[in-house]
Amino acid sequence: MHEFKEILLEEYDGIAKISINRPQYRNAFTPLTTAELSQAFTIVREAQHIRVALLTGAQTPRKEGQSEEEWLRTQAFCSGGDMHCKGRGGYIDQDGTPRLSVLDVQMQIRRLPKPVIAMVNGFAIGGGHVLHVVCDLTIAAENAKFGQTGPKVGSFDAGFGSSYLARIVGQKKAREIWFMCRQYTAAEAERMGMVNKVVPLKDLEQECVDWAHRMMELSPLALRMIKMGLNAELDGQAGIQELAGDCTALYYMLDEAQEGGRAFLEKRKPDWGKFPLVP
Ligand code: 2NE
Repeated sequence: MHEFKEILLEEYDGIAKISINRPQYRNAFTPLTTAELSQAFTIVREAQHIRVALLTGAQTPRKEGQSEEEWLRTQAFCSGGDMHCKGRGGYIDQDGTPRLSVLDVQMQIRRLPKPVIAMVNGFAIGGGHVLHVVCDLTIAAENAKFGQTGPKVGSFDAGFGSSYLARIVGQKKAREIWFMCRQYTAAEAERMGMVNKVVPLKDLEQECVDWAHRMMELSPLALRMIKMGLNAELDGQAGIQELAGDCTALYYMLDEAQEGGRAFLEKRKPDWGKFPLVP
């Protein structure tokens, strides 16, 4: 759909696939990666024919002589912020400005009026773990590993990465994940409720496409309103604002809202009486 340097944006049958493309660094993100992710999610939002987005990490090819087990162990969804760029105040971009723009990407995913599936093909660690947490659904490969490292490497995400995580796995588990900085298998993550399904890596993409197709058989507006309602419960006034905006957009689709605007332009009183007020 668009050429980028550190991510890939592809499209298949109404499904967008966004891949972080730095497999040599376990798909750690730099300020450029997050800027490109932001741009990609804007493209996906604007493209009316795109109904579902997948977020994943690019895979490395299997090296000669490398066992399948070893190859699987090295695959990554995302290993968080690139430590080579971590400076004072954030991850330093090409102009020397410190940034934490992955937080904007998290907001974009939550506000995208379409379902986003995290297609977790390997390590989902640190800020990479938070990215899967903020996606609507997570489908993981059997080899995937989940965990936070912040307190080990001088970082943390006390926003969605902690509070929303706690809504998913419960307060005790969320505190364990952050206070112990351990890694969890896909099966453990599924038992905690932060993964919807686990499949072998070879079946992962097809499984995600099947889930996307299932959602594409359903009413897009209904899914959008459910997503915003679920967010609103957690996001306070900002979540209510988002849900309310969607309600306004729906209202503008009705003749009743059109009548108000028309009456103003025609310099007459609106005739509200012709619209049913159902109980
Ligand atoms: C992901 C993990 C567990 C993989 O371990 P392993 O043993 O399979 O791979 P290895 O050898 O550690 O990594 C392979 C190559 O990828 C680079 C490594 O440096 C290594 O490069 P070479 O030595 O071959 O040149 N690499 C991996 N992760 C990287 C990273 N995040 N930044 C830069 N290079 C990375 C293991 O690699 C690991 O634990 N990685 C670090 C995870 C981490 O701590 N991430 C940052 C958390 S903080 C964060 O993301 C954040 C936040 O907390 C708040 C706001 C924004 C971001």
